[in-house]
Amino acid sequence: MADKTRKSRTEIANKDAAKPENQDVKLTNQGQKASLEDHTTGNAGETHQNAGGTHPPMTAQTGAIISDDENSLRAGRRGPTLLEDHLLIEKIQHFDHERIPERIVHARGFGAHGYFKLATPLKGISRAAIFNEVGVEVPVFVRFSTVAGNEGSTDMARDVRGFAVKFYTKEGNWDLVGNNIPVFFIQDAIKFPDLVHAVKQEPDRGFPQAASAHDSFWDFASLMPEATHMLMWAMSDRAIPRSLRMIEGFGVHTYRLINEEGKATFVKFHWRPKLGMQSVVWDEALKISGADPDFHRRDLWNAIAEGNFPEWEFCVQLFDEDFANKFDFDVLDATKLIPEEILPLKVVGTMVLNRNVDNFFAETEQSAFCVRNIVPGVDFSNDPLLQGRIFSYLDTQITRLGGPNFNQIPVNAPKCPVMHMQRDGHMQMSLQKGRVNYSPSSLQADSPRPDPTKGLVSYAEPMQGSKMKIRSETFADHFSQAYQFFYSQTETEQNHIISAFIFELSKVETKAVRERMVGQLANVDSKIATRVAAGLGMQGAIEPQPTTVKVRTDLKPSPALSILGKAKKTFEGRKVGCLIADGSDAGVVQSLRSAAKKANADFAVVAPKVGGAVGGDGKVIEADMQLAGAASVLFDAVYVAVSDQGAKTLAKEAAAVGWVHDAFAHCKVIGATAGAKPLLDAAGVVADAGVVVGGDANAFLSTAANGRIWDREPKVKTTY
Ligand code: HDE
Repeated sequence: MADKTRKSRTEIANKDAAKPENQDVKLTNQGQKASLEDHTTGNAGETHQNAGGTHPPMTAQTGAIISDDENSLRAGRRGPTLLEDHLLIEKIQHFDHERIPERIVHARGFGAHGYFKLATPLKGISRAAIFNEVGVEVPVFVRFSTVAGNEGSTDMARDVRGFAVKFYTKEGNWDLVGNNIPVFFIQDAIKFPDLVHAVKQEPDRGFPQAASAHDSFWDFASLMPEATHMLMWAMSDRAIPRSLRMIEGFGVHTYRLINEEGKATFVKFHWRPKLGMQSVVWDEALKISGADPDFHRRDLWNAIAEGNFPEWEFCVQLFDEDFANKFDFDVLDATKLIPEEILPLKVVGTMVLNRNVDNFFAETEQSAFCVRNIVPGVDFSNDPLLQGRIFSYLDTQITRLGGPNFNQIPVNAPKCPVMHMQRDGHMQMSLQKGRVNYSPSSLQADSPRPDPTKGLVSYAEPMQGSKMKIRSETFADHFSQAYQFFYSQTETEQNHIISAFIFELSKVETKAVRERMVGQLANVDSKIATRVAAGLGMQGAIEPQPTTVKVRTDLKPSPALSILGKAKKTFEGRKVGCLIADGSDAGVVQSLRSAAKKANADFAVVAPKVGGAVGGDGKVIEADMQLAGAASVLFDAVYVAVSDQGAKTLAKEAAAVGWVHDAFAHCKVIGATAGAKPLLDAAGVVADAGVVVGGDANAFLSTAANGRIWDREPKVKTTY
């Protein structure tokens, strides 16, 4: 080994000798020969060197070619490392500074590139090019996120999902920084730091991570009646989506669109996923967090890598002041929504995500969304939450990205000309030429000037009133839409909301907080409060919290608020897990694989050993995943493709029994060969419409396309 390595080093030296610019390398190699020889049995193997000449040379930051990246420069063979080893120092110093502060909220996120294409122009409503140029592909960068967890937390926490879109329009970047829930916890930006402090890990102990199920969150929430509507959403299945490709998105606030004449129209923005919405159940979410904390990012990455590009319709709700004034609530209050049944969505275009990032840090981590980034034709409203956001995002990027030039980072850089008099600052990348760095000026003919016709103009809204710290009385009803949301859900979804409240409040150690929250729910509906109280084992009468505005129970249910009510009957974009063992029928596996492909779904073979199993025909059936690392929570429907003998063997294997049991308990469609019976029995599977034994692959998949078997849930669940 020693000789071989020595030879390869000599070869490198000879090869490099041919190139005069590499003279130093040759000398360095020769100069270090003695010490290198001592290490040839160690880590300096020839594969690390550029022996074949196929790899470009490794260099220092400043371009000098590096000869040895395995050993630091030492005084003597076993002596101390020299401060002179500037290459060692450069490498370690850069490493020491690799991290930047993570986002205070939405720290865990995942981004992808794509485009938006307008189909229906908003002529006369907005003068923005993006709303007028039909068919043009406007590049976008989208970052999805959870809110509370830190960067390394699980994807599957019960949480709101961020849905931030950066449109690189020809008139500048427009950032629509939204969520997958159309309302928010608070009405005024001044409460945001409190909300975030309360939901993140508690400051003394530093836990819990990525979870609202703890005392400080519910203490705050129970004292903030304005949060009640959002709490209903956060406890619903919207907060545990199956895939980022299957979430809706909302701008949340009321914004304005401005036309050529300066006329304003109020607007609410919506994203609707082409694959339909789908969520997981809570027990499943808990287990996914263990089985694959990267569940959502892996799913999005794989889908895009395989060419299954996720798509969303971009929709608007447009209305004017007169329409807004008809509601009891205020359209400037971010804890309220306008039901689609009252104001239908107008689809304006489609967004497609078709490219994964090349580098997570450079793009996703350094992406800087700013609510203030609007284009002419789009404007803010006076929503007091939105007003605070206009400031916060720019401010936060300056700390996070280290200075005021973060818009020059490629992922943030506009794809249109940028010309202004802002100069210098940390990490200035642009070579700003000329003498003129001020305005007005007369020395340079091409210096930029404002353009009152094409430029951003705020809507000329008449203003009056006294300066005061006050919340308008139009923001006072905190319960009516919470009631409306709950009763717009299917019974299954209502049960899930109740269960989620019980789960979360059961983690709250302070009894008074639990009781206060139930008292707040009593303001929405005594039946909801009673069910939660029962689930908590609370004794005695429920005390409603004091309130000034009583709930309205006459608001019509809005079916659009339900996930299950408008679920798409499709298996597209979902995933089948197929369990095999020795003796399985390769034909069954193959026909399932083909049927899944035809349905545009994913398919994975799961076996006790990753190398696969020996099929009934004596040939190996290859596996994609090993049973211990492929819990059935990772799939939307499962198929147990085992022989009678295989089923008897797996019935003694807890992982296999758990695999089938969980699929059943999570109301999934289970397909099985006739021989699978011993395993199904061991897992407690009881025949129902979702247990398809012996049927062909297509029958199994068309049953699975109808969604989960919710009728089964009361039989397997007891907590509500
Ligand atoms: Fe954010 N929010 N937020 N937020 N938010 C941030 O900006 C803030 C709010 C949302 O993928 C921060 O760049 C304030 C509502 C998303 O990079 C910060 C208020 C909605 C993202 C910030 C709100 C959001 C953020 C942290 C109350 C839904 C992730 C890092 C006034 C409409 C963007 C950053 C990304 C991120 C402030 C409320 C969505 C601190 C002050 C309401 C999707 O600036």
